[in-house]
Amino acid sequence: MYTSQNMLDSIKKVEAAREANAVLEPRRMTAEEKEKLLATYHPDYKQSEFAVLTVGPNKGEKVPLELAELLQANSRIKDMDIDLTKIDYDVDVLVIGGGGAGSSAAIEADNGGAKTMIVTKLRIGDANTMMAEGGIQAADKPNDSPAQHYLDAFGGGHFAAKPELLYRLVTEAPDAIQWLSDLGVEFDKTEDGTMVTTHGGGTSRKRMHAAKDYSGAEIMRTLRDEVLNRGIPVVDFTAAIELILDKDGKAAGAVLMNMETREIKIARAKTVIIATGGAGRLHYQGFPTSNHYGATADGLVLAYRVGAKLLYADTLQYHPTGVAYPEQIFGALVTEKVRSLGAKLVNVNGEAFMHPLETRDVSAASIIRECSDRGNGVATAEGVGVWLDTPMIELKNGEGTIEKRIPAMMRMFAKHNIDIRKEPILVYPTLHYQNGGIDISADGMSGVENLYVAGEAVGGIHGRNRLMGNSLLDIIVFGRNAGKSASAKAATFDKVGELTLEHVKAFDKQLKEAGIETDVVSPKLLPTYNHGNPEFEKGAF
Ligand code: MEZ
Repeated sequence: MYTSQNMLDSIKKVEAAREANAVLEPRRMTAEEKEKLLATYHPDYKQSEFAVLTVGPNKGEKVPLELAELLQANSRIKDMDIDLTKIDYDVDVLVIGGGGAGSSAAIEADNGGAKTMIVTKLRIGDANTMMAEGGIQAADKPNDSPAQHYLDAFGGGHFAAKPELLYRLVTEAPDAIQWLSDLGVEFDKTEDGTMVTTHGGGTSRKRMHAAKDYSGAEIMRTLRDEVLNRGIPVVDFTAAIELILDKDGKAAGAVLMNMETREIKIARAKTVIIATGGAGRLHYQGFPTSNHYGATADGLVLAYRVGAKLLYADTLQYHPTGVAYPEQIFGALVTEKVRSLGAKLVNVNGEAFMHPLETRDVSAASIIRECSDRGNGVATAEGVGVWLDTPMIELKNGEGTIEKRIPAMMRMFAKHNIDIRKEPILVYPTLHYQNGGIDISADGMSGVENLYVAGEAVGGIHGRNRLMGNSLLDIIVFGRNAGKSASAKAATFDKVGELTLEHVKAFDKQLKEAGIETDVVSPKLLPTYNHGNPEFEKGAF
């Protein structure tokens, strides 16, 4: 319920302009306008929020301050005596992470005949996949093609995507949809069985397949069932805190820690797949996040310590429409599908100030500009936002559309007495996605032999900005590929070489040589919402 007078006054203006705004087609920005906008307002361009790494494979490159602190931190096992001869789990393929990418990888590794195990610091399905709402892209309609999909994603990512990765993403997309469908994902369909597809920001064709506005939950439900039905072991509430190598420098397992008891276990594996997801819970630049509780960039830290290079770790995605009001759901995702269905972004004066389906980085920067220099934001007790005029959806598509197409969004706001069919909602960018991550080749292997990566922990698939729906797609395409490649590789040799953690000592030595003295230990595992209270800090992960 909106109670503050400034919001109520502004809503009157939004209502008065609604019919005109609904038919208005705000022009798209030119390339020059976008470049200037991004450079001035996008958080990725705020140089004071980045640090240059002085240690490790990306030495000399900049990353966000919060990530630099974790990449150049102490190992959790620094003062521990780890016995690598006592093996607790012995598998062919060890998958670290129980989200969509990890589950897809495990299913395909299992198909490949590998003895596979998933280890996850929370539970299988506690992942950003579960939080994804709007859909998954695939060019599988007669008016579309993977080539068209490639061009949209390549342009949207500022022509920085690794071509061989993006090629895989778009060419294997139709098969990914078929695979999910065969496993039991209930995609939205018309009465004759045709998949319903919509536009997303920066798409030239309607290729977003969805399960209403809980597409990720529907996909995760299906993948989780498949993993469990196959009897693939899942060790939950257990974090990987360091990778283990063999004497030749190849990945050969992980040191695991029980999140409750802190007991240490050793997993030996012929190949390892990192599928640990994103970093929203690091709250870069103080932004709220749409991410799940465990999104703390662990995979990047683990990989960095064994010498795997990162790619584009300086670029993050701020989803343009995070909840700005009410406070209880601050930062939660308001799916881009709301704009795909016709809602426009409107400022405090009721003006539709931008095209609703610009790419995400441009949309986020445009909202930040509207609320900062232009002074056209709507003030709240927590900050500021602009309106997303949801009643326009039914004006355009008819009554009942909101309940049918975005029921979860309707319910989320209804809990706070806001009826999105009748009232607009207040939004502001929220930290949503890690564009960068670990550099891989097309088969999913990182720079370290036998170490594979899939999902949000990968960098380079999307370049420097990702289009809506290409993340649910990449977890499937690259998850499956990592599972296939890792099981095939594991089948090429009988025995894992002698295990070692010498790289941890070597990294520590590098830190000392670089003059880095820090109390920080990493990976971080869970966010610390301790508000500076040292009592909380004692139990912090
Ligand atoms: O790909 C995404 O991040 C996505 C589909 C988000 C959304 O707006 O729903």
